[in-house]
Amino acid sequence: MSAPASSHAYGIGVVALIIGMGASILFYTSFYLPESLEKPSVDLHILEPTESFMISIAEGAATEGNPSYIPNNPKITLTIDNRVLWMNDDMTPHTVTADHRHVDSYSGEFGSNGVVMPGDSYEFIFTEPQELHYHCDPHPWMTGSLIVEKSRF
Ligand SMILES: [Cu+2]
Repeated sequence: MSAPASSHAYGIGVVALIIGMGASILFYTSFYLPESLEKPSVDLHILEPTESFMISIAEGAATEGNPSYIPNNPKITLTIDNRVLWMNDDMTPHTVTADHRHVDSYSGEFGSNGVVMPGDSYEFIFTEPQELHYHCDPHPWMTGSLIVEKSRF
């Protein structure tokens, strides 16, 4: 090999190495790092539970004194039914709003983003044991709670 050709090859090698390192650093900082900092690793059985737990926003719930969230104060079990769905079975829009700001470390802040229209639903995946108290913003007498427990198995 002549000297110029070998230094040329060497140059390409160095450039390729720099590009490679740059790409790895870029991937690490923009994809891997933010995701690993943002979300704790959660068991797949918790992220994809066997069932959804349905809570009905009852017909007539807007009227004070009527049942609002049915069932109320249920026990939810991680890996079994920790995907919870609030179904608005009423003719009036309602919200599902935490009494105090409530954050699940994987799913983030709890609460419907604005109102849930009649026939629509709000879904939340609970990933850790917790107790939650919530209400409806336009109808503050509508209150509910639930308890999320670890699976016994
Ligand atoms: Cu309401």
